[in-house]
Amino acid sequence: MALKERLQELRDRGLADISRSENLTRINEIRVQLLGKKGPITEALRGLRELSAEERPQVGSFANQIRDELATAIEERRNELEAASRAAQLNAEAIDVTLPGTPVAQGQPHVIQRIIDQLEDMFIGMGYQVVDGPEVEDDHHNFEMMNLPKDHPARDMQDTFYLTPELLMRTHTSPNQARAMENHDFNKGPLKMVSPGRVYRRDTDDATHSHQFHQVEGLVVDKHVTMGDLKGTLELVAANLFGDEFDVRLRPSYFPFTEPSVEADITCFNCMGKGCAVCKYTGWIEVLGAGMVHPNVLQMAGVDPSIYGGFAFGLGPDRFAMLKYGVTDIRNFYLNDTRFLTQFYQRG
Ligand code: 2U9
Repeated sequence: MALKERLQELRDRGLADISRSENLTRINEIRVQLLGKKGPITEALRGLRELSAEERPQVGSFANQIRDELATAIEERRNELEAASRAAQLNAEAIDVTLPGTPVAQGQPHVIQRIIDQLEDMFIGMGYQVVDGPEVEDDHHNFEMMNLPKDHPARDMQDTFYLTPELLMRTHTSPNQARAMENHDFNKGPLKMVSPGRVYRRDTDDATHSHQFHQVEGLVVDKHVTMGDLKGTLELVAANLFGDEFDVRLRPSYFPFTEPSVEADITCFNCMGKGCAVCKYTGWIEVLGAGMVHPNVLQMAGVDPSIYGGFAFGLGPDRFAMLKYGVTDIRNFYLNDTRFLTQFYQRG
């Protein structure tokens, strides 16, 4: 019975091929080869016609049985291969969720910005507005309106970054105050403002000078403003930035935009007034300049100096930060070296 034997042989070879197949491509090939329309089983079934009526059903059912057997073996092997391939993929993509994560470095405001923020918060609490303005200014607002006439040494090319004869990098934040005074409607109440920002001076950088640094200036203009108001305000600044136990002392000084002008000292934070190397044995440290707004400055901004008066002050957050943290070189604030900057980070 040649056909039956051929079928048996096909089955044995087929089963051997199936169990040897190592991937899904190969098992598909085998399926097409064995069970496809042009495959040997279909071919063998066609040969049934030549058999006797007696043999035909027997061999026919044998052929069907072999076809089913092969189909089942293919299906089983395919399932096995699929499971193995899925397992290999899962294994390759496995993530150990118990491993520690990669830390993400989180930024913080610059130490100078933090001092500015602290001052802003305090002045906002006292009803002041915070006023910003351009870093490129015109000569008129930066110098003329601040009572710095054409022949003043501060206007020298040597001291100021001029962009054109009329435009310059602001040397202080005062032009913001000059503009605010021009625009303020004094019938609606006093002008109370602080103006923080970057300023520029044509200096050679060294440990105590930077061609670009920061200022926070304050201005109050109203009727009946006194130097007592100025001193009280500066005492609050000292208490807020340094602590309640700090005293303020005013010494006479000179600025073109204030008259009288003062320099303000606070109790030396290092020796608390006893005298030490930090305060050069005076017990005091100079922290800011201030004064009563010069009548010319009021006049030029369209404010009548016979009715209104005011106080103004200017301080350098860079210098504050140096004093507060014992930084001896101002350039450290501008190098963007995170090893320096992260020393001031607050956690949480
Ligand atoms: C207007 C009128 C007056 C602002 C003032 C100072 C004194 C002062 C320096 C401190 C250190 C600048 O940051 S610093 O380099 N400033 O000493 N500034 S009075 O006076 C004004 C401002 C605006 C309209």
